[in-house]
Amino acid sequence: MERTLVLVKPDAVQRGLIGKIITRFEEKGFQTAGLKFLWMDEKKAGRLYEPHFGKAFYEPLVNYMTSGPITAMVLEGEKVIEQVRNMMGATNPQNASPGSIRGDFATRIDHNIVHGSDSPESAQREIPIFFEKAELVDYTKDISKWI
Ligand code: IDP
Ligand code: MG
Repeated sequence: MERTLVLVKPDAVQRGLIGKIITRFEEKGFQTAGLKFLWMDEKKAGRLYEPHFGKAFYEPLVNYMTSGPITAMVLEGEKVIEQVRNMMGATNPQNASPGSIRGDFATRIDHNIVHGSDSPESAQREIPIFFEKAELVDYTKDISKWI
């Protein structure tokens, strides 16, 4: 089953939105394979945002993502990567549709509260930055046939 990395970013943690954001994905029907709370260091942030290295927003982005603790999750489901991206809304919350997470909870691109892998290749690269293989749990929920 497809997996993706979701991060509840430092601003969302500070604003007390961890539960609300996780609830969106739980209620949608995705299965949680991994979940942890951590304070990212510069090295991890550099690995995560390596594709953006050299861009004007890279330094502020690393500062933002290391400014406080985050919640990291691996979610599992059919087409979970694309569906999570749709649920997150546009990168700039000012363009994110109402009803999307960024559309409902954020107002600025430099405080856009949530991360989700943008492709299967990104998910494969990003998940190991936060989770060891043994920290990801394979299981079947009896209810999954209803989802
Ligand atoms: P994504 O998070 O929607 O995939 P990316 O283009 O991959 O968006 O950018 C990574 C993150 O970098 C964004 O979520 C946002 O936090 C930050 N970012 C992107 N563009 C800008 C910008 O123009 N100014 C400030 N921060 C930006
Ligand atoms: Mg991205």
